[in-house]
Amino acid sequence: MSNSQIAAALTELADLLELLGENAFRVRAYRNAARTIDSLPDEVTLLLEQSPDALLELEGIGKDLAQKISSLATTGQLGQLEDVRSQVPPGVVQMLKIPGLGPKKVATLWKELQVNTLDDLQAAATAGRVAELKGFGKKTEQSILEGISLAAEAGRRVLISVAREAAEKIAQSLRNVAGVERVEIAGSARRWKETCGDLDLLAIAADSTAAMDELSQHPLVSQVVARGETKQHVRLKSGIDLDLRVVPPESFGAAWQYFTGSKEHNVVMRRLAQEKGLKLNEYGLFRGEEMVAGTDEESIYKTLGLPWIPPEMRENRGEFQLQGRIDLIQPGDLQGDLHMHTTATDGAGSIEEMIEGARATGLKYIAITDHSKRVAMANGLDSVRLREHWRKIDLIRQKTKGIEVLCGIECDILEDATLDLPDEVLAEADWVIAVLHYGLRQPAEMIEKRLLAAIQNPHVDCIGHPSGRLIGSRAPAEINYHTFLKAAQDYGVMLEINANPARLDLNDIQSARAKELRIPIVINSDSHHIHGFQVLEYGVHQARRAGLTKADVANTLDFASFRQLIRRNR
Ligand code: DGT
Ligand code: CA
Ligand code: CA
Repeated sequence: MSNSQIAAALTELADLLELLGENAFRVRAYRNAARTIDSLPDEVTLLLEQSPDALLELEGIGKDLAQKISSLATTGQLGQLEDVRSQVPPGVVQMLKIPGLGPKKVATLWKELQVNTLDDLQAAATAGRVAELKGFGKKTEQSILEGISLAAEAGRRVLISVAREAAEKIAQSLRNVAGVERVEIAGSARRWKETCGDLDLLAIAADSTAAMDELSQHPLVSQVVARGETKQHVRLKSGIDLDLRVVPPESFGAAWQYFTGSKEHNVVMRRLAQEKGLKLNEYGLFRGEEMVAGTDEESIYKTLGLPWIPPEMRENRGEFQLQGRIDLIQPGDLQGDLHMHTTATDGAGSIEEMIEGARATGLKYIAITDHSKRVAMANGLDSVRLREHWRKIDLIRQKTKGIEVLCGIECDILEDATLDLPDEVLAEADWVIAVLHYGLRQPAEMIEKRLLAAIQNPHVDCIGHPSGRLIGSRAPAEINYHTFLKAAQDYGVMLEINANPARLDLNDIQSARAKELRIPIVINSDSHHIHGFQVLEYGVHQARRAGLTKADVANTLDFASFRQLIRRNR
């Protein structure tokens, strides 16, 4: 099992045990372990190969947990999980997704009312049986009824691009309303997580009714799920939910900090406040009754002795150890884009149009990298067509001003670990990106062999979208990142963060590791049309989530310096 699968299994185990009334300490240990495993840079399977006791060195993982994790990693199974799964009906697990219902309440409903499905629960609540339970009441019953449809649809997450686009549009409409002073995006969308569960907006508004009305009637909204004076929960036509909260101006910073999350980051923030004898909540940072910070975020971080932490890094993955303010890479820092397609293969723009599109975006240099022949469905290029394509690019670039153009290729690494084009052709390129497209499900040893073979080929300058994943639809190839990154470092091969929001590949964890190894990263759009360069910002934010600065990203260099850094030119 991969780390994320192991983490999901541990989380499921924690949920189930909590429903079954297991002690809170044990449950928390499983949840913490899930998070630890999920953010490990190496696959557990690999760690275990290196040392059978490797897991014991991880924080919060003792002998018992280590055994469970190792069983999941090596066999994909865990007897205890099977056992507790059989004790809890799936409908009861779904009830956990009803807003405001934690495992304790769900367990009560299940045990006291014998409800096993969301339908059972709906019937019980409609009949007024929920309100009669101790600790529930009429109000909870009503919110359960409203939450059941949400729970039925829960679990769907959308790509960051979909989330940001909707959040920005709605925030902008709200900003245009008279009586609305400020609107900001919070939650996972502000942290630029790869996917978002729902959208969170915060506003300062003298006229909160006007803000609420604007949201209720917004063309992107399909349904108002709940509306109060200062809080509204709507469903968008795209299926995703959005929460808008109107907060007092003096608390805006505290609210923004709180609702940006992540929960894990906020847990540490609250603890740091407590250690200083302070209390932190969404209204401010308090010493007793006195508010000492909270109108802006900076003041909160400063009072806790921290630099302001960029939202992308707020995941409790080392950001509290940062010394001083960190200047992460910004979208405007990119000068080049080294991965794009034209009508020669599966792109929609001609060579001239792509060059023009790139220049209009402000780029100073690009590489045109159409597909190699193995990608037949994209009309991939063989040696003859590729050389012809390069001749055309060369003629065009001689007449082009204001932007430099490299003759490149996105060359497939075939299933047998050979490259899709002969060495003598690759040698003629200005820039070669090697990628896996086929055989992504091969065993880890074969994937490793293919990546290493590509890296060892002197004509390969960069490995593109290494894992081949498509977020939410195609699993990543099983990569031994330890040997892969080491090889890239040894051979001076650059690694790509593919900025396509469905790829974002390298991911954040591996990008951070590549930075540590000083492997130059390139952030590329993989554009297939003249407007495709817009996605570069998603790649930049993925890099920010990994803590990358301008110095870590090769295509922030000017053309001459970048060119010198390419392997073939050194
Ligand atoms: P998502 O929506 O699943 O992509 O992730 P987030 O991070 O946007 O989570 P969401 O929408 O549930 O809540 C937004 C932020 O509000 C979250 O990142 C931290 C804060 N928050 C919400 N509920 C809690 C909570 O129960 N405890 C703490 N400490 N923070 C919370
Ligand atoms: Ca959210
Ligand atoms: Ca939310």
